[in-house]
Order: sequence, then C-alpha cells, then structure tokens
Amino acid sequence: MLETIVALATPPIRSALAIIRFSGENCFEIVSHFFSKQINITKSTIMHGFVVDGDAKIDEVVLLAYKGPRSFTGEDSVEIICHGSPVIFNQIIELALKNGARLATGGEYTSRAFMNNKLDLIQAESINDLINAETKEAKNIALMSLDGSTSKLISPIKEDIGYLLSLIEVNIDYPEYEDLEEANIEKIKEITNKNIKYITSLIANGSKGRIIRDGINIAIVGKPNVGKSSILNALLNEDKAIVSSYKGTTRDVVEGKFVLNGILINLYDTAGIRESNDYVEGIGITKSIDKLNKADIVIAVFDSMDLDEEDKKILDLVKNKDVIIVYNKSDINDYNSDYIVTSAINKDVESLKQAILKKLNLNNENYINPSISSTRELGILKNIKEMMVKVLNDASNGVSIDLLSADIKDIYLSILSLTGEDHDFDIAKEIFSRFCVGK
Ligand SMILES: Nc1nc2c(ncn2[C@@H]2O[C@H](COP(=O)(O)OP(=O)(O)O)[C@@H](O)[C@H]2O)c(=O)[nH]1
Ligand SMILES: [Mg+2]
Repeated sequence: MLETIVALATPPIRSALAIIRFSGENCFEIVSHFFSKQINITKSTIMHGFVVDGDAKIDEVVLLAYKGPRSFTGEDSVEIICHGSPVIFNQIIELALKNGARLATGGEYTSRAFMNNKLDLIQAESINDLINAETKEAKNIALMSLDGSTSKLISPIKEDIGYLLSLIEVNIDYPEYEDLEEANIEKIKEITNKNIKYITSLIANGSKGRIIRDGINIAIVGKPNVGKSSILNALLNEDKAIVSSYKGTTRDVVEGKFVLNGILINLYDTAGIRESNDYVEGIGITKSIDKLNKADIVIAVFDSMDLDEEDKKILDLVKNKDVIIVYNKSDINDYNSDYIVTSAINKDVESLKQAILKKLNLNNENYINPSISSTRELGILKNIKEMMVKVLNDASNGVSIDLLSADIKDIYLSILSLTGEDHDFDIAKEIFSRFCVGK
C-alpha cells in the first residue's frame, strides 16, 4: 500500500487562499483526525468545516474529498482549501505529518497518476510544460499533450509494428512455408517504409512544436561597434545593454527575452569578437564564442558591405550555424535593399524580425495541431526511425525474419517507452524529478 502523501499545491507565500493536497489509501482516515466533520468515505464530496488540533481550531476550510479511482492520482485524495497564511498551512501540514502522512516529493502526484494509468508519460510530461509555459502558444501545445491528442499520433505506428510482431510469430510457428517468409518480408518492407515516412513528418512537425513550446536561443555576434547591443535593445524594446562608441563596451553576455509571433526568443548579446589584449574582454570573447556555438540561430552583424579581415573571421566562425546576416547602420550607409538591413539606433529592426520568422518557418498548423515535441520524445522518435531504416535495409538485403525479429521487438519497446507503457520507471523517475512538489 502506498503511503499517504501531503504537499502544499499553491506557492508558499501569503495569499487569499492556499490548497493542501493529500493522496493515498489512508488519506480519508488521516484527515479525519483533524477535520471537524465525518468524511464520507464512499463517494466524492465537498464539505465546509474546521481543521482542528484536539479542541483548538486551526482554520475554517473547505474540504474536497475524491474517492479513488475518480481522482487525479487514481487514489483516494483530499484537497483542503484554507486561508493563505503560512502559519495556517504549515500547521495543517504538521498535523498531517503527525497523523501518518509524509511529505510528497516533486512530481509524486503525477507519478502516481501515471502508475495508476490515469495519464501516460507524454501527458504527464505536459503538466510540467503547462505550468512552465511562458506564452499562450506554448501553453496551448502543452494542453494538447495533456488531453491525449499527442499520444494518439503514436497509435498508428504501434499498431503497425504490433502487426509485424504477429507476422514474426506466424513465421516461427510455420517455418516450413518459405513462401510465407517471402510474403512476410515484403510486408515488413512495406510497413517500415510507410512508417519511416510518417515518423519523418512527425519529427519535422515536432521540431516546430518544440520551438513553440520551448522557444529558441539566438546569439548576436560581430566585431566591436557594429551595433550588436543596439540591435538587442531595439528587439527587446528596452535599454538593456550598454551602447557606446567605445570598442569593447560589452564584456559579459547580456541576455534578454522577447516574444515574436508567440515564440519566446532568448536573445544573447555578446562581446565583440576581435583580437584583444584586454584580459577581461578576452574572457567575454571566449563566452561569446561559447554562446554562438550553443545558439539555434546566430545573427551576424556588419556595419558595412565592405567586409574587413575581422568581419571575415566572424563569417568563418558562423559558417556551420544557421545564420542571419544583418547590415546595420542603414541610416548612414547606402545598402542594397535585397539584404537584411537595420538601423538599430532608430529602433528599425523590422526586416530582422521578419528574417527570424522566416528562419523558424512556422505555419498556422504548427500552432494548432498536436506534435511530439519534447526533447525526450523527439530523441526516441529519431531512434525509432534509425532502427526502422536498418530493418528496411536488412529486409531488402535478404536478412531472414528470425534475424529481423530482434530489431522489430526493440522498435516496439521504444514505441511503448514514448508513452511509458514499457513501465520503464527509471525514465519516469527522471521526468518526475523535474516537477515541483504538489504536482
Ligand atoms: N548611425 C548608427 N549608429 C549606430 C547604429 N547602431 C549602433 N550605432 C552606434 O554604434 C556604436 C556602437 O554601438 P553598440 O550597440 O554598442 O555596438 P556593439 O559594440 O556591436 O555592441 C554606438 O555609438 C551606437 O550609437 C545605427 O543603426 N546607426
Ligand atoms: Mg555591445
């Protein structure tokens, strides 16, 4: 029997109300020790009463009792809505602990819901995303995962590979029919081929979904004085980074966030990259190169179309990155308008914003359709695709069903691991540890 757990579900600060959550088979009994009324243990109820410690009243509260399995965790659960004073909620939690509950660990409620099959792993993960979403669009994507729409995208693959497993069984049962083996190999090729295409589209859509969910990192690089900090300020629409005509002004990486068409952009303004004898500036330059390497997109800034040696070094540094080339100071230069030009000093960075959106290449569908978009899910999908490509190649090269079967089983297990149906609790543990207590 799982212990009854307790946690504060609302922030541990003074507010109008606070919610304390309990879950576990003993939870009605434990709460009965300090609630003024009898809790009906046969059905879900809402009650008004007092939390008491012997004869002493602790607070006037509303109590919600959920009879399992009709609760979030699937177990008997209670929520006490009390007044939002830290003195009160701490006293109630102490009473719970004294009467046999223990404090929940981060994500334990969701973990129990998962173990009781109230949620699959994709849904469970989305709760964290829902809470952490920083834009309406990111929240919507998380919500589609929570209601199970994302998990449904996996069903056709699961069905197909399950079917292949049954073909393998037939072959093991009737090894003497060579025609059957040949027919089955053809089926394996047909089905893996179809699923590779489907997974490729899932990965492409998922990568877009991931941008909407998590946002992207963009680093601004260039030699000193081209206007990198001014561009950051213009994009953020605030004076965050110091701007000056003195070369080497920006020494540390300056970070800022802004939202572009619902996408959270983490922007990094870096120290101008040049040969420098200044020790501190040198550290800044090393950090710039590090940010540049980690960024999803790099904005390389120049203030002339006549690139000098320093500019060319920058181009060389970014040659393997997804890069947007920007010519700044259009107010004092006569640039060809075919290029992305900005006048950061005048806050004119519209063409740069458009260039960023073009790079992201999102369409309306990406915002409104579910997608398999967490790093974990995408990693598994890519792995499944690779394994399928191997099976397809092997099948085409005359490898027997016997030998293919081990790979197909691995593929099936990986598919199950997406939703946690393989009951690989280690993966689950890893995911739930990122949760806050009370969820
Ligand atoms: N004329 C003009 N000057 C600019 C523009 N953007 C930046 N500057 C000036 O260029 C100098 C360096 O700007 P800053 O943003 O600090 O460049 P950084 O070293 O690349 O970060 C400052 O004097 C800015 O006022 C622009 O669009 N037009
Ligand atoms: Mg700067």
